[in-house]
Amino acid sequence: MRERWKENFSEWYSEVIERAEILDVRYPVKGVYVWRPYGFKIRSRVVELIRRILDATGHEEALFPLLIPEHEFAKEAKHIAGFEDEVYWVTHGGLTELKVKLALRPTSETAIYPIFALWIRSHADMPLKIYQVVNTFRYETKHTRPLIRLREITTFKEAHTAHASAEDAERQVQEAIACYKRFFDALGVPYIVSRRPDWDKFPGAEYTVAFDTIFPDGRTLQIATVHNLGQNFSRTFEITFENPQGEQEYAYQTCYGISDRVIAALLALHGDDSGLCLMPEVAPIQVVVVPIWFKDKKELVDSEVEKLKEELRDFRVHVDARDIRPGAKYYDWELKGVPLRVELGPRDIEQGRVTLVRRDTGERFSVPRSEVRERVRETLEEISSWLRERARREMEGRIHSAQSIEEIRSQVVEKGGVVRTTWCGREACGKGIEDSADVDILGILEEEAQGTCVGCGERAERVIIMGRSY
Ligand code: 5CA
Ligand code: ZN
Repeated sequence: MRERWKENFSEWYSEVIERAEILDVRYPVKGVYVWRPYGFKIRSRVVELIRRILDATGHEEALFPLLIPEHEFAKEAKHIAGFEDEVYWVTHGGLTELKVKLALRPTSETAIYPIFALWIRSHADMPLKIYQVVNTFRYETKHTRPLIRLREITTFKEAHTAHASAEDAERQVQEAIACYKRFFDALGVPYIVSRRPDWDKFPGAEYTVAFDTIFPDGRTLQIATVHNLGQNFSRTFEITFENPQGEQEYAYQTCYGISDRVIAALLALHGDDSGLCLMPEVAPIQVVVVPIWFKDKKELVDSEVEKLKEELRDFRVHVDARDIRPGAKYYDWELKGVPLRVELGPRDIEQGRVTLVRRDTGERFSVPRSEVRERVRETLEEISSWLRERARREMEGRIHSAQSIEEIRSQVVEKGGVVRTTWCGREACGKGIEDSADVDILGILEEEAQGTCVGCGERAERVIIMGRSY
């Protein structure tokens, strides 16, 4: 790697995405990228994990169309107002102008809810919990960046639910938050959960809860959102049900989603100056075996490497038999983030041992060949907790508290990170704080506030976090 992970994060990120063969960024449409096989394997494991978590909590996977007719898309006034600048429209079929323009989904409420209206008849049809993993399109005007700000979001994992009471929808919001915590914990991606201020909620939602993580350069990235939609969409799309009292009522809804950004976070948070450091859970190759050949011992080494590969069949193993120097192989696999390297040469064979090298700490040690399976398993687990723990520590080290506008600015803008501070809760004051500090309010924490508002000096009602986001 030419670039340094922390000191030069933005360049590091571009370099590693390309050189570790995650994406090909040369596709000739802005904000749209190609998944290469190595990156795609990581993506598949991430998708598998969220599927497992959602399936285990009673969600069912479905698949709705990409095209949304204009009259459905435009029904919910706030939703269309929030998205109209970002929608791609299909206006023609061949040379014929379409009578009804079709939107490429920027998200799928308006594709799914007209159908929910057909499916839901009575309270017994609920809760209805559906999810899909699809691509969505957003004509983003801010600076696009691989996996972070896409025009084609390729890995949109969106869930949509309907409930017979406001309480049940509220319970669903909590379940969704718990699912996402499990998901990010498994991936070792640390997060801050906060409620978005009203002016920053999802268009059409009652309120939005967001997960943010902090990148090595101190910028935050919103990696998931959970929305309580109340009855806003059910009124618009006439999703009604007969309640136990025999009356017609509008359904209560929630939706929540995660995008490719989770993969951006995985790659960004677990790297270092040598490249990626993949969590063993998602690594396409968990163990790379490098044979150390000596002139007349090549055949011996090769046959032992074959046996070793068989002994390690529980793991995703790759033998690098390329005819290049071992050092060049080490460099490549470090860049690609393979968690564990196993070296096997004539000396190791003679002594009945193998050499292991951890990607995360660089530690190198030798273990008896007879224990290799167990030791590899243990070491992969240790790597996983080491990476998870380091990412958490790094993130926490970037959260500071601030009691004045000046402090907010210096902590966030100069030192790079996030601040906790207190706010009176009034929108005008909140926006004033954002303007004078030139830092955004990310969200409201679920904590009792004490002291005074950093903007107006009146009694504080909320503890908030502020930062600069991608
Ligand atoms: N329908 C709801 C829940 S799925 C929805 O669309 N929410 S959202 O607009 O907040 O998007 C869900 C998540 O997608 C966001 O939290 C963010 O992490 C991610 N996201 C949004 N826009 C982009 C983009 N242009 N590129 C990559 N990820 C994005
Ligand atoms: Zn105030």
